[in-house]
Amino acid sequence: MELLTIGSFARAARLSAKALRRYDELGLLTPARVDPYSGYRFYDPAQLERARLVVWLRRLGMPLARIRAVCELEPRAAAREVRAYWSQVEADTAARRELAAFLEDHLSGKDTAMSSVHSTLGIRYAVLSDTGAVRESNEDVGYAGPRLLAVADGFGGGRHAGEAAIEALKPLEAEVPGGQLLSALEDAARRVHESVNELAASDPALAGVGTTLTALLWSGSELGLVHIGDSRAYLLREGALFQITHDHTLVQSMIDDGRLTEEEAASHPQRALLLRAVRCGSDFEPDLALRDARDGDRYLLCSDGLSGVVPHEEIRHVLVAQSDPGRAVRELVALAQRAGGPDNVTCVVAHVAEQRALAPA
Ligand SMILES: [Mn+2]
Repeated sequence: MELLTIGSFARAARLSAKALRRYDELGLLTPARVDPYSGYRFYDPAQLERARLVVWLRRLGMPLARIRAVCELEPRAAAREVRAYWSQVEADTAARRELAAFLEDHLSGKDTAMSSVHSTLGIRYAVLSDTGAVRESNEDVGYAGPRLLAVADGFGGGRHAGEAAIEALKPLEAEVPGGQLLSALEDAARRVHESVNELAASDPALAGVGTTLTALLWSGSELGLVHIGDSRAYLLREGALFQITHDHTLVQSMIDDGRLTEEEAASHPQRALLLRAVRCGSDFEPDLALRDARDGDRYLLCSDGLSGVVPHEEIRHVLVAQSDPGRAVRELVALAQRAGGPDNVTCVVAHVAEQRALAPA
């Protein structure tokens, strides 16, 4: 195959020669040959496809280092990587959209007015925790109250870690002033970490104790979310079910990196391996987020004993169909049991509604 000069390759790729020189410097597209005397660059026509891929990925806003990695992958793996990159962009954008809306209200003085408008929003809730069909004891702990919902999936010490985590959160049931939701949650999360540290220090047999923690806290029309580990929070809004937490597991990070598909993850031998959790001494980095609550929203918090064995669509169906949170948690736990009940399973369901609608008839 005859090599092209940089000028004719640039024309064929609809790029400038300057852009090609820059891609060479960045290691994105190395010329097939560089003349040792003149320094002229020559390209193989077969490199056109890669040149186009680089242009498209740049247009997508992908960082250069990531483009370099995608170009080295075979097409199917590259496609997975593009999908992983784009879902990350969308998640980042959604989080920034929430923050922008919050700041807009806050700066225009609307947040006080808003919370009075929405002060009639309340939740109906239910919690159910079950040992499952295989485990001998239940290390999950669930909690649901008028302002706080939480799930903790403990390990390495019976129920102690989960119970310590929930106890450390409970003071949040007292009024939290609007605008301080996230700082209150963050402080409470630090207390959770401290109590797990104390627990681990109290007995050598508890050295490996720890727990996941996923909790929602209400204040007016806002809600704060704190999350670490692989328990999950879902939002059902207008019939669609969204997972609003990100699993801190090895397999999820491999999915994000495009190294594993969701289907492969379901049977991966290390699918339970947590990259982040509340545990003794380790770095403690929970995810924190602020969200708006709407009349009609339904929330589900659950341990992996549900999400690991019951398909997304079945979970969605129960949340849509059951107008009573108590029946919804019973039905979800029954689905996990029917799927073999390999793990402890805990579900918390909350329906957001106008308070008037909540008043007993
Ligand atoms: Mn579990």
